[in-house]
Amino acid sequence: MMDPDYRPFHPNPSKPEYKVPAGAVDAHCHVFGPAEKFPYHPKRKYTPCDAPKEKLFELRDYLGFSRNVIVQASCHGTDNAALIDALEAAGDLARGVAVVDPSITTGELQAMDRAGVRAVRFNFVKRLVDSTPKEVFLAVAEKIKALGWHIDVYFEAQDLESLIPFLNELDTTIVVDHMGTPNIANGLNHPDFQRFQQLMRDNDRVWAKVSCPERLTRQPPDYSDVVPFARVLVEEFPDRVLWGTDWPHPNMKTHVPDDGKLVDVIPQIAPTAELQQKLLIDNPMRLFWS
Ligand code: 0GY
Repeated sequence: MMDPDYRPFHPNPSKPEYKVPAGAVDAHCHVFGPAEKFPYHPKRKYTPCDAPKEKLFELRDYLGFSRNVIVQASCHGTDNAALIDALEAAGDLARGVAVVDPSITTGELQAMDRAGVRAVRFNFVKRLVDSTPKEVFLAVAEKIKALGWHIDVYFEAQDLESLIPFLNELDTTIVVDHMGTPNIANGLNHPDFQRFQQLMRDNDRVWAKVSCPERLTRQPPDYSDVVPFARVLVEEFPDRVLWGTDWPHPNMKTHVPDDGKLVDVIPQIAPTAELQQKLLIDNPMRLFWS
């Protein structure tokens, strides 16, 4: 049963005013359940509303996107069955980011690779997961190396400083979810966001998803306070940024985001056709489809 305070995704999002270029990739979204076929994990911290693959593909087409990168969320733990099922249904139109534990075999990883998985996710967000020892993550990092996968990390801004030594031990590409979740109220010049920008300057293997204004904003449903944060990253690191809807937006407390309005943020954070081409097509295609 869905948590009583859980807010389901928007039932009828608006048509975006911004027309995304042909071939655009929604590089951060999820599938949940349906629970009767793909039960949620016993150790999950929340029970969402089912958000099955058919709904995701419908939204992709409605918003004008061509492809999806589907990211394993914590409510499914290390059971990637719903993710793999969605990838197999999508064929070449989707790629995946899985969550695995170090007991996974090479054969299982290879099967995931054939289904379209190209990365593993390390989740450090305390409200979502119990903490995982660094050795466990390092063992997973070692296992995926042979496949050429990268590592997706989800953390909260205040934890970045303590994570840097760990991130330095990873020698793959690292993609940071939701631009490291800056506290927008602190402004662009706060040491936490400066630290994140410095991390990207110092390491050209670190990428950022300039996503999730709905989670970061202090003035929902107006996302303009988040725009400057995403825009500085897109302008300084145009070849290392990705964009995604974050559909179905689990655990939103303040409002239910309208996905059409989220798409309309894109031209504000990537103001030229050239930047949009990199953000929505060239970068995700290079990372997930080449
Ligand atoms: C959350 C939940 C999860 C992740 C995301 O934005 C996300 O990638 O929504 C999760 O992994 O369960 O509340 O952020």
